[in-house]
Amino acid sequence: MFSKILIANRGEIALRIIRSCREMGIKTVAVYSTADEDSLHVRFADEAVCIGPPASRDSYLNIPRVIAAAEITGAEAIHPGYGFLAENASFSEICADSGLKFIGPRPEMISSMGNKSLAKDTVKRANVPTVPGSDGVVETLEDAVAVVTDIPFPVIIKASAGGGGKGMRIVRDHEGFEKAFMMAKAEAEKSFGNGDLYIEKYIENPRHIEIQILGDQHGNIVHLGERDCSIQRRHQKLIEESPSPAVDDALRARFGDAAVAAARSINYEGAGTIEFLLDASGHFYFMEMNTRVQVEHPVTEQVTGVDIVREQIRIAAGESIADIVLVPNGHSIECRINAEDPEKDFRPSPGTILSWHQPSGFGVRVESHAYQGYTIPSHYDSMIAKLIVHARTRDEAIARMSSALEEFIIEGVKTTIPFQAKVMRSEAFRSGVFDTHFLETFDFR
Ligand code: MV4
Repeated sequence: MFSKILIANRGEIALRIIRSCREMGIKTVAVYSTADEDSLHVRFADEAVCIGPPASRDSYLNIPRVIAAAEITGAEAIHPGYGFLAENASFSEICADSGLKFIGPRPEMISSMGNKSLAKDTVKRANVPTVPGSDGVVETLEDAVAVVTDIPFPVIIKASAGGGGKGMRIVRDHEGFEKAFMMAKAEAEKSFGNGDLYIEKYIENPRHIEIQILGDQHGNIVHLGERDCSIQRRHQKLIEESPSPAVDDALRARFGDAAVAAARSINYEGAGTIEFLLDASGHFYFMEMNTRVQVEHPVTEQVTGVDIVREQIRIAAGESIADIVLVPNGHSIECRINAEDPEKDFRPSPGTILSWHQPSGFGVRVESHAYQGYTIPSHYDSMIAKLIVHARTRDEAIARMSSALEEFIIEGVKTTIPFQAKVMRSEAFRSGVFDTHFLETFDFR
């Protein structure tokens, strides 16, 4: 096992990783930008190294500075968390070349899933269900037009280098297709430096279901069930839960088999998530794979009893996951508490937290780096806490979340709490019957 790990991240996930390290008797090194001098990850790590000014590209994204911090402190491994360098294949490679263990998959696994068209081809060959569409990348407008004579409208044009909703275009008829294709290509070229596009049938009103998996260096791959992440706004998840109210044991087994097959197709190592679309008739399709720990991992931890960050570290150290015991239990919901104003189109609301009281009690978990007096830097994302509840049933979990949201006091900045409290009270959410368009029509004012 490692004796010292550097955490190449900030905020709540840096704290989350520090906690698992401490429990495992591993020393920790924090890195931080000058905007994060007063952040808790700096205080709670055994050592902390300032790696630059506030802009991410000069600090948390600056590979030579992160590597230098690991070298001068004698860290043996680097945990990248999520975001920043977590899905950067060249960072994973540079770590290896510098004799540092990257706590995550090998560079080629990151690359093969980072290219969304290649990822789809790869899992399709492993018999994972994919959405009907073009056979890989569509090079020319003529080829694109040929594709849409074979599959009925509506279609969705996606960028190979995109993901998470970036660079997508839905086209409902022939009239708008050519222009949409050319615009999507130009946009992908401009945003990602890669204009490759692929085309799929557009699935109307899907649910977003994702499966957590773990793979070790010995070829063991297990899945930890699903998360339902259908409550999103502009591709930003706001509420996640496990299990999904739309998934029964038979469907879960099929999802699990598909996710494990997808991971096995690249001999996956580490924690990963396979995202699927679930349509109204119960068919599901591979969407993309995330090769990192995700923000919403705690709901899976609550219902399975598996510490996912601990498993990431054990896997990186070469240990086996064959001994993992899954005891699925109850229902868990997470609300991402963002410093945003729901009344003003969720615009960021940075500033100083004047008062802070966080909920607690039976089945209540808070993951946060914030505290009374903390100033939220404007340079990074606006998430200031994750509120997670666990209860025996979905109804009890909703009641517990409603109560906990009421108990959360944050003054000085606007937050998403009143919005999430209204979702918890709504019949639409409580019924469990909703899809990824839920928030487009949800009236929360
Ligand atoms: C789709 C789709 C419908 N049909 N693909 C959004 C993020 C990116 N991972 C892919 N996304 C979608 N792909 C087909 N063939 C609908 C979406 C989508 C979506 C998916 C999950 C959660 C929220 C979403 C919101 C809008 C669109």
